Amino acid sequence: MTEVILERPHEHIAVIRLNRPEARNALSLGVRTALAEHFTQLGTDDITRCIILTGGDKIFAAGADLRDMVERTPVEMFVRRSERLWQPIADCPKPVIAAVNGYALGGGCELAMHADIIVAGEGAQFGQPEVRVGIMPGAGGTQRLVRAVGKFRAMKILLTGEPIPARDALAMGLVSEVVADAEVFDRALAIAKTIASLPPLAIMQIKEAAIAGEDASLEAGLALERKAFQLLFATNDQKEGMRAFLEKRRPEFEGR
Ligand code: CO8
Repeated sequence: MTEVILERPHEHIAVIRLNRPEARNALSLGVRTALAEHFTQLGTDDITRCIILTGGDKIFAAGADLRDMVERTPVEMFVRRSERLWQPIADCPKPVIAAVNGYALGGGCELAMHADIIVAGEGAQFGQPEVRVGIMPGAGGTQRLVRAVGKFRAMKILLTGEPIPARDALAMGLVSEVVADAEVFDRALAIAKTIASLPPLAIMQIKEAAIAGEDASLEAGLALERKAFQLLFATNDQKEGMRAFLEKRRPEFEGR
């Protein structure tokens, strides 16, 4: 059975679906390798404009595969260099929407935090329980969570390992929207369709500037934004978007 399924519900939208229900979508090396391959390919193809990442309607992901990790040595953990498998997700130039039902724990929460938008079901729970199995987050949890929700809320999550219900996650800014559990995927798809109808080069520049700017000085971030803004005036989509507005018609964006 394929543990990571690629679907295309719409010409410009790709869905990456984790499919390891028997292990609660635990992120084995095989799953992470497949994720890296899909993100590399979808990030560079000409057709995909938005990616939805989901674990299906029961669970997003229960974290790293503990069965695989339990007897590992530090050297084994080092030489597998699993950061190279996260990088294509972090570097994906296209918008990524995580559609989260059920648990997003440990590496699963870290995976969700690689997304640009998180749509969660009312029953979803987020958390970094690594400390309860004797370790700590290893795929960005101590960094991305602090940036997303601030030190004092992040520390409580990291240091206690307690799961956070979706509504609390929304209140602290860890997710973008909470909807009924049965509506998570459809809502993510609706957002993806909106994004896919917009000019893809502008979308990618927005993502690049917003993410690069997070860790830059305000001055450097503003300069990056300014250059990206100016660059978009070289695109057909800028002419099309503005002309369509002035001519009172719908624009047709082509990504050129
Ligand atoms: N790894 C491997 N197998 C798992 C994992 C996991 N993380 N989670 C669940 N499973 C397996 C169980 O062993 C069980 O297998 P079996 O049927 O053969 O006994 C099966 O999935 C079902 O599990 P449960 O009976 O526990 O299912 P429940 O629905 O009752 O509970 C939970 C679901 C709450 C998700 C529960 O399974 C759980 O707490 N899982 C562990 C969560 C956890 O501790 N996650 C952190 C892992 S450490 C980590 O993520 C470090 C990240 C570092 C870098 C990132 C690398 C990817």
